[in-house]
Amino acid sequence: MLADKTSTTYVAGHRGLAGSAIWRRLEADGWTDLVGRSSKEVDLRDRDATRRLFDEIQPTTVVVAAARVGGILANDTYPAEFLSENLRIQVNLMDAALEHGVDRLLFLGSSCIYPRLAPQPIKEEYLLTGHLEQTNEAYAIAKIAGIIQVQSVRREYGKHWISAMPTNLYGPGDNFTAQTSHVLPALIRRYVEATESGAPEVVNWGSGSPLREFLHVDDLASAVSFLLEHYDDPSTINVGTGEDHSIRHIASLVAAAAGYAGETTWDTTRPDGTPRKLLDVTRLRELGWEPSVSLEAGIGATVDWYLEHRAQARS
Ligand code: GFB
Repeated sequence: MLADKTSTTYVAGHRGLAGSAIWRRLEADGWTDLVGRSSKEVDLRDRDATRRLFDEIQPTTVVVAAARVGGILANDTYPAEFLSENLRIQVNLMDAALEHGVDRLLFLGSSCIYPRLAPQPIKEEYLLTGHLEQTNEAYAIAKIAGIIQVQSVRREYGKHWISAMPTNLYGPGDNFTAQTSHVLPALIRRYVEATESGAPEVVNWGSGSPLREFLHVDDLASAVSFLLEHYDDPSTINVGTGEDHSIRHIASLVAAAAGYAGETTWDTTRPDGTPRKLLDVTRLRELGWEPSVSLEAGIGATVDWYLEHRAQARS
């Protein structure tokens, strides 16, 4: 049995966008012994603190959703921190998990691990076949190291560890801080504020032409729960919708959801990042999983969430 829902299951990063959704989903799917710690309670960059946590909780299943994440500007501005902190967090977690004999572990990566100019849609086997996108190379290298650690532990110790690569995520609980957020929360905040202030123009970053695939975080969580029950293979597995859209189109959807009627222009001095990174999700679909939140519904619900929670939202 791959997933023992009564096992002590540590969700690392359970307060983040992905981790909090995974926690909600596992709870709803009948997992009875979930454990989480905030970054204030346990600093996972600290090896001894991570070890002490494992000594205390003795998990038998681990979900690695803890990471330092951010949008294109944050990745481009702080590569040293994105590399070092992510390497430390995941190595500390996986070393402690191995020392404690954890048999089932799921490591979350990102679609930016694939080569910048990979053929589209991107199959899992394109990993390490070309150069990475410069703006997020440091983060991607850390995540690739995580995948290799998962594969190495499987090969050397026979553990049922797996890794999953989600496409760009969005949803409730996201980071809405202008300088560090991903594009969807940035656009939601910008268009909501422009609507409220009656601003005649909104200026977005880049050319608007890059294509991105967006997955609602509740769909990611359902995929994680599904994979814990059904997937056991050294290859990473893509998690996405199989559909992408231009950033320009995404901006028009957010503008409509926010009720904005003014102009949108594009600041091309800002980086576009990779031109396209559409995941090939054939493997996951063949296993029997599909997303259920449409982009329009997901954006609408996230705008509503932001309006209701913005006082407490990270912004
Ligand atoms: O979401 P985003 O920061 O991530 O940007 P990436 C996606 C696209 O949206 C880029 C454009 O072409 C941006 O130029 N964009 C337009 C904006 N306006 C904005 C804005 O106000 N804020 C932001 N952030 N973008 C990240 C990686 O890449 O994606 C990470 O850096 C990670 O490593 C993550 O993989 C999922 O898709 O370009």
